[in-house]
Amino acid sequence: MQEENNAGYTKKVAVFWLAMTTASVFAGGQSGDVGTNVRHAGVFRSLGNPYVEKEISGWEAGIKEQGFTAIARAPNTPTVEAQIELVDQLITQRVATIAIAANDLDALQPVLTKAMNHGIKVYSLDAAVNPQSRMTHVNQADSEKIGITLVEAACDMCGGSGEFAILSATSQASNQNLWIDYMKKELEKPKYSNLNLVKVVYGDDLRDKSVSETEGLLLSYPNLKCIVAPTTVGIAAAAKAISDKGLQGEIFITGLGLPSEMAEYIDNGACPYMYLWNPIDVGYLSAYVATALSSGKITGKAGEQFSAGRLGNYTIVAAPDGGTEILLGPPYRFDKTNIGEWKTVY
Ligand code: RAM
Repeated sequence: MQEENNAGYTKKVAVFWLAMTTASVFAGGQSGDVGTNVRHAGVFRSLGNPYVEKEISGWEAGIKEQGFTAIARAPNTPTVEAQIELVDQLITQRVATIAIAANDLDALQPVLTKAMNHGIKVYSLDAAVNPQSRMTHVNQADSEKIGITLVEAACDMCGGSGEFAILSATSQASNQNLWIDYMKKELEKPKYSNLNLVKVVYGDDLRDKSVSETEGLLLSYPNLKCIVAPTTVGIAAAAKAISDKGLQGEIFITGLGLPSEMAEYIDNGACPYMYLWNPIDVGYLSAYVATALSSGKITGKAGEQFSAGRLGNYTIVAAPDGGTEILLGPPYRFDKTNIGEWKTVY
């Protein structure tokens, strides 16, 4: 039953996707004929992830409202091999920019270097590539703050002591890995000496795998008090697994979740609170990075400024990895008091 639902969902997304990309390519062909249009491309993490769909919708809206053509691509599952192929295809299509929400930090370096050598402006969003592979990165929020915030939440939900686990996306996901590294660093502080991170598991941003990894945690760690899932797919899967077993109030789920997917679990107590930013805005801001790079207004150096439509002005800053980044804003907390307002927004 679960499988059928997932298959149906994926199919629906694939059809939607085809319609979207057909429209984009069609628009590109038309405008290309008169020689004035610029095509911007985005390679996103995977199909079938509602977070990714929101990110793409914001990115497409931002590109289109500036009068350009958007070409959105994503693999069926979050693998880097498929992303490398997609980037290669886009190089031959001579797009002006490529945005990459990467499924691996380093593996895209050869193909993205090739793109930049062809004059294509390359930047990452959401999940970064290494600094050599990009001109800049659109970061949804300060990575260290996300790590610290998630440890504070875990500690709170464990009542100050006890066992918790992390359910992540893929083991190569650069954004999740960075947040987890910052969480581990934060856990070294004496105030967390009674809080025990027992295991990090990977649901690969697939619903079924995330559910089975959650069930595995429950079996292996009977004293588990909390699961932190820094991925929207993982947190929804973990909250569903806990709710299906009636374990609300015994094991708490927190992390980064989409309000639309998590409202029922915030209401039923499986997830007392969680955090996120607006994925539509991550995409929208990236669309303005694309055009600022392609017009030469910015080159990706710290200190450069540009304007991002309805979001206002942004400044490029130094990133902790040695490259540069643009920070969208602080993460936002969702709980019973505000989830009703947000669940229909994203
Ligand atoms: C998942 C993806 C995405 C991440 C969010 C929080 O949907 O892994 O990259 O930013 O979670």
